[in-house]
Amino acid sequence: MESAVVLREWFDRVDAARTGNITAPQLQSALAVGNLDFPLSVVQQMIRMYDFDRNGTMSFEEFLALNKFLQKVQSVFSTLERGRGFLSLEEVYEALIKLGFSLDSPAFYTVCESFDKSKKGMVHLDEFISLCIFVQSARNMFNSFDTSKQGRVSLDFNQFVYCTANCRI
Ligand SMILES: [Ca+2]
Repeated sequence: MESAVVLREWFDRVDAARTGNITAPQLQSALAVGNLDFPLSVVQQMIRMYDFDRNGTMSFEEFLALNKFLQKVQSVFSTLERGRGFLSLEEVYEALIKLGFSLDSPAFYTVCESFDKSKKGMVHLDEFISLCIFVQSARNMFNSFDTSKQGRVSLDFNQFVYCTANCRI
């Protein structure tokens, strides 16, 4: 998926009823065609990340933003997987650095534990994308509270619940 025309065709095929918007179940089935199987909760989070008008569905413009993110994540994955179809945890760490996320050990291993379904230290593309969706959502949420860009936020319990509920996949 590269050119705007190809992306438009893809979008219109998924939006078969021509509503101008794609729903989470529609996006889920469309991604499954490309061999990417995501739980609905992950797909919902993908939509939420770029749901600029907050209507719960994905317009073409929002889809372009999501696609850009997914392309970036997939390209980093391809660079590191070397034909095996998965990344080791060390490679996931390297991949996250390439994507601009530098996590410390407790954060990194906890995130890996949630997304490495087989628990064998082999992270496949769908798991890696889910992991990146989570980390990016957490980053967006953090930044929305870190208004003075100090790299540190102070939250009361309600704000903490709000953040975790928004990032939960
Ligand atoms: Ca929307």
